Amino acid sequence: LLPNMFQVVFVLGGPGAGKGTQCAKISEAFSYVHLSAGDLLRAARQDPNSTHGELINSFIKEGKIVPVDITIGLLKAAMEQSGKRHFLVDGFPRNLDNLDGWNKHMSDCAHVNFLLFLATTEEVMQDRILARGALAAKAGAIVRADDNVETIKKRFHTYLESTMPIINHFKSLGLCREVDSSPPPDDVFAEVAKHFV
Ligand code: UP5
Ligand code: MG
Repeated sequence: LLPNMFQVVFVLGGPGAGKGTQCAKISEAFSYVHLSAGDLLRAARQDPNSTHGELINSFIKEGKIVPVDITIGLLKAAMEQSGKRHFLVDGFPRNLDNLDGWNKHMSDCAHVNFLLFLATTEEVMQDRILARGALAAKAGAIVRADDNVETIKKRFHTYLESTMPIINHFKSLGLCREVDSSPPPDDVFAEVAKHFV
């Protein structure tokens, strides 16, 4: 374990489980840099210099997982540019391709301390996503291209099929810290924080 290695906590959970909400609280309280893979992909999609815009768009609309080289490139660049060492990697790795890509490209420069798993029911997740979409629409803001019932179904499918096996893999390694994310945000954070002190 080299002293100048990046220190990483992976944060996973289904769509709308509260990853972004909890990462914001963790980064504030424990000075971690919050990197949401989804946010980085959505930003890259808008970047006129990015050649992957169309591809990212179509994958997100279908609730499918973008090829790992694109995501890793964005994560690594953000880590290097931050000048910091402690990171919450939110919404990644979502499948075996993601995990293999991480191990191939990052294992020499980053150490994964543990995986934080935010667990709740599909019903809670769907309600939260639809509420977010409705709120954005009402405010005249942009509604995420994947915050509609049809794509939410596909996101759940991908989560169960591809991401749960990754979470179970970290469980089997003894590296998964699970928190029930059904209660209100501050109550969830009270439990989450215990894993960071
Ligand atoms: N909310 C949050 N916590 C709450 C609580 N405790 N009580 C009540 N309300 C709560 O929360 C969602 C909503 O619920 C918000 O309105 C919030 O206020 C409220 P949020 O914190 O945003 O949850 P989060 O888990 O971050 O939900 P998100 O929708 O971002 O999850 P996804 O995993 O679906 O989205 P992500 O951006 O990670 O990925 C989107 C897509 O990008 C993927 O489907 C995929 O196509 C692509 N992608 C890749 O291909 N590769 C990657 O590595 C990452 C993404
Ligand atoms: Mg999010």
